[in-house]
Amino acid sequence: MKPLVRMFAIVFVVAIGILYWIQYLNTSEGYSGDNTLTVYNWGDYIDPELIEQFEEQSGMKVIYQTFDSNEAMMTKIKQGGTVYDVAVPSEYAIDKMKQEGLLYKLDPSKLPNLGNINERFMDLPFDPGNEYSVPYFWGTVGIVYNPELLDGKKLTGWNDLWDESLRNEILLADGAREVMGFALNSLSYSLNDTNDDHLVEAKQKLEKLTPNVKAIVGDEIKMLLAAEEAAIGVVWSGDASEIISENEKLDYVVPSEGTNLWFDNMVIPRTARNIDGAHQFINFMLDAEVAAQNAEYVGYSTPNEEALAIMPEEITEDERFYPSEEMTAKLEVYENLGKTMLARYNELFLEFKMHRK
Ligand code: N2P
Repeated sequence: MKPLVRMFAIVFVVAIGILYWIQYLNTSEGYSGDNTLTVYNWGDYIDPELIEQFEEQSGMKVIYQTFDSNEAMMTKIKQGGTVYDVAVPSEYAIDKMKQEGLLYKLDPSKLPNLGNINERFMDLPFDPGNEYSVPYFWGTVGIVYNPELLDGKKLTGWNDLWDESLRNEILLADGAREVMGFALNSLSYSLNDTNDDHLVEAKQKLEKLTPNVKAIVGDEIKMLLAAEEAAIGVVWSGDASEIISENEKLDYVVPSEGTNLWFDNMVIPRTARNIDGAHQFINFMLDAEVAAQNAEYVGYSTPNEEALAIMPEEITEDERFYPSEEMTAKLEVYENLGKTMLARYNELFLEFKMHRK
């Protein structure tokens, strides 16, 4: 062989070797292949026993990762570093991801258990016809509080939070839309408001809440409130139900000024590799018994009609966590406000957080 040809041959062989090596690394981390399934969900949002059950039943290995906000989840999926086969965004994020071409169209023929979902949670404006997403959990944002720590005081609305007697008593869930949303609602504005004067007014009102805010926290909010480290929390309803099951002294109120009604649905990101496995997993989670077990474990409200039928009535008839359609009709669902507006919400929330330091 001529030296030049030989050099090319060597470079070629080395390059192929490197490609195989990369491929090997990817599969060994479980990011591809038919036998692994990567699921990306909110923290504390599944009964781990169900993951094992699915693995046994399907023969697949589940790689399970969690996020704590829609924004963090979308950034990660967009970056594409990790390939996710199933994710669980909220409604406004689904609308955004759809528009950005980040979602895979579901194949309903592979989801026979979809019939278990109550019609009320199907065909919602963020995903007409459920082409890209199917219901997982739903709920509200509200106030969980411990009347005993507040001398028997009853809280009914957002504006109660600003009361001077509540110094250092409030824990807030760490979400830009949640916190900006309740500040807007407390001012009788929509939690989808895009008027910058209103947004700035909401942020300034939040800054006045600072002396009453003990901390802005993630999933540990449940543990802190159940352990009576603070008297009040602004939380997602399912977290409240979980807290109350740990400490019955606490109560949950859907604030009188109105609040957010949210829906978290399962989707298959466009970049998924195990499409068939993803459908299998989604269909598994839609099974009545699986959904019932999951709902009882995490405390969130299930949209699965057949699951509700086999769950204890003390859970399914609790209107704080299963509000009627008439009650939810008055609440607001987050809209996808577009990139610039979402960035503005995040920016103002961050300014409020910095103000605390
Ligand atoms: C569970 C978080 C639920 C998110 N820890 C509500 N969209």
